[in-house]
Amino acid sequence: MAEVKKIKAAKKPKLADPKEASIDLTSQELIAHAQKLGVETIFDRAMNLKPCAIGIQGICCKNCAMGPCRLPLPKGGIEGEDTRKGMCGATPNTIAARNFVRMIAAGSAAHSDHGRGVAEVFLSAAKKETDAYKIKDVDKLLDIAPWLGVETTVEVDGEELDRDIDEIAVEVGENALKEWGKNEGELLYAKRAPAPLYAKWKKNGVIPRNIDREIVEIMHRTHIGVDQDYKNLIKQGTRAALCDGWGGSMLATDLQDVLFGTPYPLQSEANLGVMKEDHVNLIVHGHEPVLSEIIVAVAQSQEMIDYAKTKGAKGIQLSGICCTANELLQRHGIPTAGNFLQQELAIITGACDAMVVDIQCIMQNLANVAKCFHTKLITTHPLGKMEQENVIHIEFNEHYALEDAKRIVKMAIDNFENRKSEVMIPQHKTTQIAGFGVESIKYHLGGTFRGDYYTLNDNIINGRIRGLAGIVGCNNARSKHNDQHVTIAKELIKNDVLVLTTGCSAIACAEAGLMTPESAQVYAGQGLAEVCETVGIPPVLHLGSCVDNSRILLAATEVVKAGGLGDDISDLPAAGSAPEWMSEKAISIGHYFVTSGVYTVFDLPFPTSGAPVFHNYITKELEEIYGGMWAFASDPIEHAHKMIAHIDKKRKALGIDKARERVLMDFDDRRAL
Ligand code: SF4
Ligand code: MSK
Repeated sequence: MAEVKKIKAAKKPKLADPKEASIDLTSQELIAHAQKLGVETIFDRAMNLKPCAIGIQGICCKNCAMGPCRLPLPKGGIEGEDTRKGMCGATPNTIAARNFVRMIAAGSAAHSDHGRGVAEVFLSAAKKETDAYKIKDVDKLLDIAPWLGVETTVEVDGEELDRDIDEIAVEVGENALKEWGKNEGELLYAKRAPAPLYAKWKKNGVIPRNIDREIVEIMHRTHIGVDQDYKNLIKQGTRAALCDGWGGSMLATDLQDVLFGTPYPLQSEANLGVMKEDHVNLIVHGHEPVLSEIIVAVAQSQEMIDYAKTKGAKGIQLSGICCTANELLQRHGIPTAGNFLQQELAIITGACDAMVVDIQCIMQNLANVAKCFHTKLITTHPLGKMEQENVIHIEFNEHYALEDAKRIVKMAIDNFENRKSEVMIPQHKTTQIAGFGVESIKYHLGGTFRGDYYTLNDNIINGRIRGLAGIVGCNNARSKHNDQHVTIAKELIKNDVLVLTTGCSAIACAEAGLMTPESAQVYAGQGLAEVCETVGIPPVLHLGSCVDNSRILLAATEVVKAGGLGDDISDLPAAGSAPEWMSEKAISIGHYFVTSGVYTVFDLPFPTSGAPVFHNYITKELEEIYGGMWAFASDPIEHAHKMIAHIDKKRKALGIDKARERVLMDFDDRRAL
């Protein structure tokens, strides 16, 4: 067995304490294993690379070559007038707001460009230019068509007839693509929001015109010497963020559902223990499911399984990391290997024969780690290449998707016999029930005869369910891996709050065992546990990937429609959270939640805290405009209780606060459920 190559370090770096770095046993074991092998991971880098205290507060401007202008907050805070300014005179509010809306632009661009890629493949499939993709969910196609201005029936001789599905699909694809660059009108999906919310957006002039335009306009406004009013800047940030949640992300989710199938609950497993030593391990990582959907079909084909056996493997174990994992999990039950901070660890098992990456959240250091093992690291997207020589680029093309996928799977199989280091797959994995969405919540909590959100609303009104929480977002190596996601989720369900989750947060909750119906009996409060037991759902519902946060917006809209809990999303006893956030996408998500009326809590530090006036504006004054606001907490229990306090405030405003005091389950109550 050949020696594992070690990465050279300039000076002796500090090493992370595995137990301090993650709450997850699998990760702790692999961090320690990496250190034993001398392979550096992000957990060690976090010990040696400190963040800039000024940049982290949003008050460093490098928008022109007279800077960077750094405006640190004076010790003890601002007393009297804030006289800080950059070379051009830009105030801390201008600088922080410019930086903040640029983060929104980047996040919205990432989600929306993902959506555009899906729309292009969708149109190609609708036009039958490729054999690899077909329309799978006709019902969903017919559901979304009217929102995109596509008729589903046609009048012939006074008779209303169903239109041809292929024709509808082509028009849906064409109209969807226009959302990125049309010359007039407004974002079509904005009308899917509750009417009072749409009216608020209209009144404040923030309904997006088209997706690309709002993002480009941020880059223009934040150039030196253009928009220097933080309120005007954040207004543009709102347009771009709404383009994400109610535009690019929602279109990505819908078109993926139509093309690959709308998710329904299914059982799978989570954590790196899903890898198998005697199988070829192929891991997909990133966000776009367009190629990985085909990889699933190819990896499960008898031809490839037989081929793997000729190489001495017992089969092929496909698993996923980050949101590509969530996409394949929710539609096919493909197990989840891990979330953002576990990507290097997957290779450190020594059993990853190939890792296939597409876009977003892919650490460049994967290439350095892969060099130490036999792992083939394959980039597949024209937008996401890596400079390191050991990285293979196989560019995905929807017209040759099947050939591309076969080449990739075969490469993984051929690499099985090249394993050169000790294999160390920690034996921890959990069961998860995933694949929830707007449609399945309707079915589960509404029942066959009453497939709607009334039952969910009834349970919120009677207090068995205290409220709803969305926990989303990333891991951040500056905080203990998975700790905040799991602590907050546990505290919320203990207090009868039903949790909806996506992204890396969902993976953290699955790894902690919160995604089985039985976990409700262990962790949930009495009311929520009763509901979970009766309808057979976990107390934490996995709603998919980061773009699937749009499912949370639409689920909230359905709750409003079902009645009894106010007229707008901001009336609901609901709150949002992204405790371990790190990406610009998280900022865009947070801002579209806030401006859709959701009280949204993030971890500190936050890139607005160095500009107190602007910070105050987004944490307090935005609530008067949209009903939602940004809020912050560093401690996870405080974080959860801020959300619960908001939920209780809304219950009181709705006049249903007394119901909770009366909730004492007896047999009749349970039967009524
Ligand atoms: Fe400094 Fe103004 Fe240039 Fe920013 S735009 S770097 S604040 S001079
Ligand atoms: S993958 S954006 S680390 S959630 Fe969607 Fe996870 Fe955050 Fe990436």
